[in-house]
Amino acid sequence: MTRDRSHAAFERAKAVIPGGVNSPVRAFKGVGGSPVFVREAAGARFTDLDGNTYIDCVMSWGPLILGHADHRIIDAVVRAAARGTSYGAPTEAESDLAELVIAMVPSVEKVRFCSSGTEATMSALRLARGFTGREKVVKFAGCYHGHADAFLISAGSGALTMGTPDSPGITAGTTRDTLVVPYNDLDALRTVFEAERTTIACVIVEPYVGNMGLVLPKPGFLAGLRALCTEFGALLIFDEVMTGFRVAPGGVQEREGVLPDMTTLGKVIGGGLPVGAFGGRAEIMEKLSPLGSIYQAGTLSGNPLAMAAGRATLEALREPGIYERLDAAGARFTTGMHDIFARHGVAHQHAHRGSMVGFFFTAQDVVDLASAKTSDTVFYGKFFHEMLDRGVYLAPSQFEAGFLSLAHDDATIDEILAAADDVIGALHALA
Ligand code: KE4
Repeated sequence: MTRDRSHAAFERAKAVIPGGVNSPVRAFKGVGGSPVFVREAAGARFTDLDGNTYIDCVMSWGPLILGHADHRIIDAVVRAAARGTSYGAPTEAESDLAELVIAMVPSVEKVRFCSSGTEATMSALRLARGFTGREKVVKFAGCYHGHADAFLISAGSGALTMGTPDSPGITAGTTRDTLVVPYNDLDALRTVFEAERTTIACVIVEPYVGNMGLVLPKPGFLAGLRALCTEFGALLIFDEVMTGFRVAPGGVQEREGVLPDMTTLGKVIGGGLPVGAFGGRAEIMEKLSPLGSIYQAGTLSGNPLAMAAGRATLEALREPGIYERLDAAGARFTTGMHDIFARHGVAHQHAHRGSMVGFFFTAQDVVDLASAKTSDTVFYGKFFHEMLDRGVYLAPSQFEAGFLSLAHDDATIDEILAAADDVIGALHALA
């Protein structure tokens, strides 16, 4: 399989775009080599500039739960575009999607749209600070909430919670206001709350983590977060940008029966067009301008094309039997991968929730960032490229989740598994 046109396109892109990409993970730094440039996509597959076709297990990092170029979304966007692409004035399309979100997501009484998950989480943080009058935010090591300054803070090497910036350009003040604790560690969170008492505005969490790879909450962890936030008067924010409408119609909060005070959404909600959203209890959301005094805005927030794509997506997901199909696809993929790794004696962990899938090449149970980092990223890189050469596009990082769609039927998943069996057999023979 040659990818000369992708390589040439990458060189061209690097001359005009920093790193040749508009989002770092696309540059293959996590697996080495040069990224594949996409020409077109349909269903579960995309075709690169050299005419190679791949089964896509990333699906734009989550939005494309119906599959690429789903006709229901394309038709809705084309119809909307024919009436204009943006107005900067309210439309009923926004209320149409808002009513759907409120009907599907248990804790959301009112919702505000924006254009990315980052905008959603940064806005939710400002709203939590304004609503509570408090300044600090608690996040969990390894969870990603977009690239707003407050969230680009990792666990510090020193004190339990003093963080360190993930990036230059983040001020000491911002760093001081973000406290970081290990995922799945309620004792560490209680210790922080007892030390801080009334300074914490909110705790934000990926209720199922996708940004370490797929890492699941221990039994009682989410309920424990809920109880601690209630006890200390902090708001609980579920960042469901990845899990919203993915693992259940109402996301993790529906599956686990734990209600946050606010929820952030993205990806699936826009069906591949730029939509972010944050929602929650009306008493909180009504503090937002122009009703309240907490400012938040966006030129293209509620864009009619994006609203049309989101509505078409969510309406398709509300048809009977959809989530059973998605869960079956996730189970077939994950069980199949487990069987292959086990048969070849490859140390691994595996999990899925609905069509969100993940595996780690480590013998250790993965419950947080430290255990996720025991994974063999060199082996993952080899596995990734061998699968790529067999026409399967996995996430270009061990520390990302995979996403299947309604277009990943049994035959497609069996193609993935056949390639994996061939690769693992070859790699393990070399090991
Ligand atoms: P965006 O600003 O990328 O739309 O959303 C940020 C975000 C917020 N919260 C969660 C839980 C997320 O997973 C994300 C974005 N996810 C990454 C995948 N690791 C998007 C891929 C990328 O950065 O290019």
